[in-house]
Amino acid sequence: MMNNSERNWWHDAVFYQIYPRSFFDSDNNGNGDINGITAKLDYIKDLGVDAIWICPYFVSPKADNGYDVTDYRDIDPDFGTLDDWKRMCEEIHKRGMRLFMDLVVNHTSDEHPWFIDAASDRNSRYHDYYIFREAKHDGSEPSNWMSVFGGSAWQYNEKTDSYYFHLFAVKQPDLNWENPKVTDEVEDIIAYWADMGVDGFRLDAFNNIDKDQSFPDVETAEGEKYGYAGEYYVSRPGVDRHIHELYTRQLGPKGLVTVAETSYCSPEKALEYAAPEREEFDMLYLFDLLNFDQEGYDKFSPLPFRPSNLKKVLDEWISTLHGKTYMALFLGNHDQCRPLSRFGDTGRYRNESAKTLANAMYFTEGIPYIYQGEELGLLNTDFASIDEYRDVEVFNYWYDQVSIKGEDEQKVLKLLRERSRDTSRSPIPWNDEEYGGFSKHEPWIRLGSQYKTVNVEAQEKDPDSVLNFYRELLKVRHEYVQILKGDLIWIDLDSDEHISYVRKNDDGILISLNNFTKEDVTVKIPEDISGLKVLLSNYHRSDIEDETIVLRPWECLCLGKKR
Ligand code: TEU
Repeated sequence: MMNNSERNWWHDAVFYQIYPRSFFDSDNNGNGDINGITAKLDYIKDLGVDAIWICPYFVSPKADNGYDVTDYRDIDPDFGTLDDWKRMCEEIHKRGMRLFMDLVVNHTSDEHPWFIDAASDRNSRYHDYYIFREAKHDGSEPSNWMSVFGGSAWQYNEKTDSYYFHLFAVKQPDLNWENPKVTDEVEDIIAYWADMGVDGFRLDAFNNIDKDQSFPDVETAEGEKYGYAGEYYVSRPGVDRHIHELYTRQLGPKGLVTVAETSYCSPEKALEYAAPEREEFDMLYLFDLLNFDQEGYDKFSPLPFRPSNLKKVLDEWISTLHGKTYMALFLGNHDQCRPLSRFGDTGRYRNESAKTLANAMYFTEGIPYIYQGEELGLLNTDFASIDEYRDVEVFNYWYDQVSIKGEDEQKVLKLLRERSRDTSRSPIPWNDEEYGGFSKHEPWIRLGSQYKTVNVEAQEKDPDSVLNFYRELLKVRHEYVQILKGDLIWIDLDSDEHISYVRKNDDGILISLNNFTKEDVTVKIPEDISGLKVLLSNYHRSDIEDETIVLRPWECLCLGKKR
């Protein structure tokens, strides 16, 4: 068994998230694949990351792009073979990096053999692996809960004359974690991949696994048939019990590290989940980073971005977890739109603002997760019609808004272009060839239209590119990582013009200054600047003369000195 200090390698790590279908297509069938990742490992290593999280690549009908699994122990043919995977894992380790896989066990695919059997016969040995319930007396669904992807969270199943529960898509029936055989099956899956060489797991939707299976009806918005039932399936007690059981059986003894997706859990609950002594999760994604610029939990009800709101979220979480554990920090992921389109400047200051977002986020406190393409300053893909989308969440939203509610198509398309998951799932542009060098076959989803100029090859050659800034930023982050465990003192926390702060402890000091406007902004550094070096600057500053600095439009600066 690893000792704690060995196990805590992730405290100093930077992660890179790969959406395999869109990373690189080595066999030119239009889909990214495992061998494509292997072919690009030097690019990832050169970025300066320590570990890679790859989204699901298991056998799947791809109703939710792989988050609907039919075989947890084999690779989907679109992505390659187990031998391809073993080679990739070996090559990742050869480069001194670690590999996390995505464990999707809140649900399976409805094409998983367990579910096919369970849904064919009430007496199936797998029937209790899932959640089936009788219709209400009037024949309607067992409860009025809404699915995360819209519509009812229940689907009628004719062969058993009952409904099954699906928190996400109809083709993603939830596993019944009240059945101990489900925990046993998940433990076996973890053991299988641990023996194959995996170093850790990203635990998909894991704080949803425990539902109040009395399924009480919930309040619904006016005119709505189904309602948000989060109080009955978010962060309930069974989550702690099940993850502690898996920690005790597999994760702890084998030194396997976890990062959990725990949507909408509070900082206080996060501290319980990730406190080392509880032996549950190691890291949690800071989910509140996703909903400070929207109304409640609705990503399609955007609100103006205010930097002060981002700082308040970070301040609440960091002050709760400081000194106890670390959360996973991110600007975007495969479920969100591109951060540059969401928080940055997409015009004149595109290059500068992409760098400023990174400089502002990744020197606060937490473990950075960089989603593929963020390091290139990619924008949302500018889809022109609903036909160019691929995501089940998009299609469900379109059906609900346009077909059912009669909303204006252009209004809905504008929202989809701003906030949908597909906007960040386009293939990575490697060069300016057709399909961006991602493939020689038309990709499963369109590239963003700027790939001719915004691509890896062009940015490799440009010393001022976002890519080269990220490389420099990660070098600085690794060099100053001990200071990033020190105190965090905000400069003008309430300002909506800049995000600036001081990090310091006995090892030294690091200061991050970030102008989030197109105007000059004056910031006063509350520290003695003597000996401070300019570590990063998107305006090529080489030194600072005074504690008072006038930051130019979207200017970022990182200053530091070691004791
Ligand atoms: O997402 C779970 C989750 O919290 C979703 O509500 C997510 O926030 C939503 O997709 C945002 O619109 C995980 C995966 O990250 C996502 O890709 C999957 O679709 C989902 O689980 C089901 O497996």
